[in-house]
Amino acid sequence: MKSLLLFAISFLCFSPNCLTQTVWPGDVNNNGIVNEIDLLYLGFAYNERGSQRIDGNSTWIGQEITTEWDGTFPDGLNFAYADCNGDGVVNEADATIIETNLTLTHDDVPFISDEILTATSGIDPSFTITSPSFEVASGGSIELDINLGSDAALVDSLLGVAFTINVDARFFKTDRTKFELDPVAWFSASSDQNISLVLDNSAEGKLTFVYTATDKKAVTGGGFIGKVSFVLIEDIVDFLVKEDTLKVAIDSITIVDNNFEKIPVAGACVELEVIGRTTSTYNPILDKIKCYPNPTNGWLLIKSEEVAIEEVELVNTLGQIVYQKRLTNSTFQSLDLQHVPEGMYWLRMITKLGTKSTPIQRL
Ligand SMILES: [Ca+2]
Ligand SMILES: [Ca+2]
Repeated sequence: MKSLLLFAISFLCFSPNCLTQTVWPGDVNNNGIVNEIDLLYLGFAYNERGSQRIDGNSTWIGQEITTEWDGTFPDGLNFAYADCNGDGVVNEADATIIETNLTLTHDDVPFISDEILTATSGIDPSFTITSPSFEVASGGSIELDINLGSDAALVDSLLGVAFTINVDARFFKTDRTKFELDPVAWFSASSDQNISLVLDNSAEGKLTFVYTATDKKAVTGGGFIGKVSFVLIEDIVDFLVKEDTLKVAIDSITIVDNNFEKIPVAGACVELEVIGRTTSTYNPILDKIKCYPNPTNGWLLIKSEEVAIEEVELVNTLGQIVYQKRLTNSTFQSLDLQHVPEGMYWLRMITKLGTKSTPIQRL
């Protein structure tokens, strides 16, 4: 009897009905996280109407659906999940809540990451990154054209698109990375009924763009869609070691058509050339310099037995020097970094043989 009762309780708690009756405002596809994919879902359910939620609001708590709506997404999820603020209609106010609650998570449902469709390069349409030149100088800026599809490989019936531009955050000024959708991008030029968002996580080298039409009209096309721009940190030549590359890549691509079917589109990757890069003069003795502990709670020890370190500089991810010291006892030195805020830095050690830069994490 006891086991029967337990079975009944577990059945009630884990049945789809029990798990799918709570809206977390912004998590439109109810997978446990608010991200760009939720805006694609919202676009598909745009202007749909149904029952209001009792006491519905945008606060990040689970809110019960009292009456399901008539319509569902192709995967069976009820349209009521797209009504982030609970007022009985899916519109721009709900998109604003996605933006406000971005990256928030809940565990009302077992977390399911959004599935990325694999595309075949050379067969499926693809992103391309183009520029008259891929050369950039220390502290300089570069603007790259982003193209989605081409005349030879059109993207068929695009309703919404999400993608992420990735760079190595160590080499770029993280507050200066930008993506702008072109006003005449092929999928948005014919109608002003659309919503787009840029999710800026450039501190980790990621910039995510998401766009959806809100009139359910998909567009077929290919070509230029917008520009991404970056600014390199100052003195980048000093930081680069031989194996470092300055790649700009587009991945995490989800494109949906007006039936909410995913369209396969391949990513892109280019490499920037840094003007004046001189890795050939790098001296292997510099590799023998040790810094520890790393990550550090505030005290950092530097040991260099074969070459004297004359000066050290600590540089933040914006390229600003936050600590500088000339050294006397240069073979073994302790640095007091207790006043330095938590985060990632470069420690630049200047010697007669050249400069060694190493990433340091302050906890
Ligand atoms: Ca979600
Ligand atoms: Ca609403």
